[in-house]
Amino acid sequence: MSILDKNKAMKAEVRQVAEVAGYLWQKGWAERNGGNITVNITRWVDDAMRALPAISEPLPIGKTLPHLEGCWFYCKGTGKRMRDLARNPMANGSIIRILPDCATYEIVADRLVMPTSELPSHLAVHDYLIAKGSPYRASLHTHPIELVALTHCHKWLEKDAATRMLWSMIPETKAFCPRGLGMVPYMLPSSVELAEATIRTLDQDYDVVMWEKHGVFAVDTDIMNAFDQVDVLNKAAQIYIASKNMGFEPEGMTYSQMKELSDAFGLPK
Ligand code: 2HA
Ligand code: ZN
Repeated sequence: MSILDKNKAMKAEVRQVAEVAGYLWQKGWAERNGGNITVNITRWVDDAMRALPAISEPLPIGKTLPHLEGCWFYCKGTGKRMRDLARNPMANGSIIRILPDCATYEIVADRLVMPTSELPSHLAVHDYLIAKGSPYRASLHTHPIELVALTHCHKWLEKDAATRMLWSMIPETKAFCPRGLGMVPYMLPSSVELAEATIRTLDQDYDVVMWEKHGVFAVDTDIMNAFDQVDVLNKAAQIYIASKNMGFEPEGMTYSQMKELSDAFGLPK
């Protein structure tokens, strides 16, 4: 028995997380316990779930996040593997609810799985999204090989240099990742500085933020859409690399081809 058995909508959302976790592993983006997923599942919480007892003490988030009052999240478990989460999301992830003080949470799940050590930074992003009135409810951190490789070269760290190159590799990239790729310079994983820089960059109107020499952080309405944005960008990076491997610099779509595409799809310039 799982607490999800009586809540089909929540079960479907957790299944979607498991499906994406499987893709991350298959793509080679999720070595060991690499990557994180958190999804705001508050809209699926019904009275039966609200009545469930917590299976943990109140635990500190590490910061006060005033917009998260009453919110529920599914989060990958700390130290857990995406490939295990794909098979068994409730043994490798956790459902938590934020307590009224907005500084503590409790676990309401099948098993006592401690949420990701990145919880404070992921929750800070969700707090920011809610404050902004965003429809985005999912956040994804993963290690896409070719995108990370790009950030080992200074020229791609300039604001929107990688975005312009990636958009020009294949038309779908701008159509399906219209805000491009934000850049955050190297910072210590899990640090407060990295979390704050990520939120600042998301706020410059990016859905996908690159952490130099580490990975991406993406937000979208659900986890499949967040995954798709990263997948589309990484595919473009693979095309760039494939051209370089064939011994030439890829031409990229021309300015007028990009303009025609932007007009046809109603994309920002
Ligand atoms: O939690 O990838 O950067 C695993 C990570 C943190
Ligand atoms: Zn990482």
